[in-house]
Amino acid sequence: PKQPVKVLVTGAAGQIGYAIVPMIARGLMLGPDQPVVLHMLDIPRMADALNGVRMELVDAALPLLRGVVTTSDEAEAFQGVNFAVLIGGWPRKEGMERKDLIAKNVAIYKSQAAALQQHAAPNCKVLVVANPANTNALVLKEFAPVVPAKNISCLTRLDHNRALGQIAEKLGVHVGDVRNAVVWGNHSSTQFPDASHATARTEHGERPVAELVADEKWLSEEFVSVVQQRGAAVIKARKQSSSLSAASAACDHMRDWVLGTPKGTWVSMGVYSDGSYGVPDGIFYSFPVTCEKGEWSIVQGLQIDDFARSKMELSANELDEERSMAYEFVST
Ligand code: NAX
Repeated sequence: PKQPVKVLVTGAAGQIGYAIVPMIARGLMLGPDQPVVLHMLDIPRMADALNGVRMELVDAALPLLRGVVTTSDEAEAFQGVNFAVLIGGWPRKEGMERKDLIAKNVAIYKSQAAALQQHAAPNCKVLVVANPANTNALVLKEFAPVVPAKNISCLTRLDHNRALGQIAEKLGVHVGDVRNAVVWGNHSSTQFPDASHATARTEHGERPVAELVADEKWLSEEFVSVVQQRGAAVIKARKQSSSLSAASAACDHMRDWVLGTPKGTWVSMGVYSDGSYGVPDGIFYSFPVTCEKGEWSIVQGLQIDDFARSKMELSANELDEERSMAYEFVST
């Protein structure tokens, strides 16, 4: 039997936290044979709510769950953790500028970087969910220089899964038969959901989505904007932001990273750019990746046309701006 691993969830008293902890404790993130100890961090004001979540986890009688630590102390939260899912952050309130949001979260991620570097297990794998996710991941990397950059990632899998979902609905096929969409760039409305490499399994074999859809305008306009705006559409409908889908995507992201992507299938992950596809380095950018033995690598050699290139640059430029803003707050 496997030894238990420690999984940290920050912002664990929040919406996504509430959705994700039972998923992790049921093996959806690390496999059905992997026991886990959950570390749950939230701010002191949320201590009662966090304790309530702990009570519910006890009440759920989950056999894989070998322990729960609830705390508002970062050092205790990061102590010995093998995996960290960072969902906690300063929420965007109405009328709040992106700059203010970045300032608040730079402070949080700077402090968590120190805790990560000092207290987490060596080779801890980190997934940043909290927005601005790409830039929070960058702040974490900058302030945890001992942690290899390849161990830090941010979530764009929700956008990737949304893209697969839209394609499946359009074609009337099962979502499990669609693969290899790509989400490029920032987890924001400048992201570029790209269906031009995607395929779908049909009764006539695996075929390019572009061929099956046969609607250039849908692929380059409607599909792109629906995926980009899907988060806003969920908020409008639910009066709350995406939670179960975000939690599910975070499990998919970690599971594929740790256990590997299926052969011939790639997924989207926000990772530290190495300059692939002409994307500037020094930013966290969403790329198509495959994973094997706990390591991701960027899929190389995909054809990028001028349309895709301009969309990819737009998102890289936004990330560059976010980085400048973040650095401004770091130095003050
Ligand atoms: P909630 O506001 O419900 O939960 C956030 C939790 O974080 C709260 O309980 C809060 O007390 C806690 N928190 C605040 N500061 C903290 C700190 N310094 N340390 C630990 N915990 C802290 O938000 P929720 O809907 O759960 O969303 C969480 C984050 O995910 C937000 O930043 C949101 O924007 C982001 N999202 C990112 C997505 C992605 O695909 N990358 C999609 C979903 C989501 O919008």
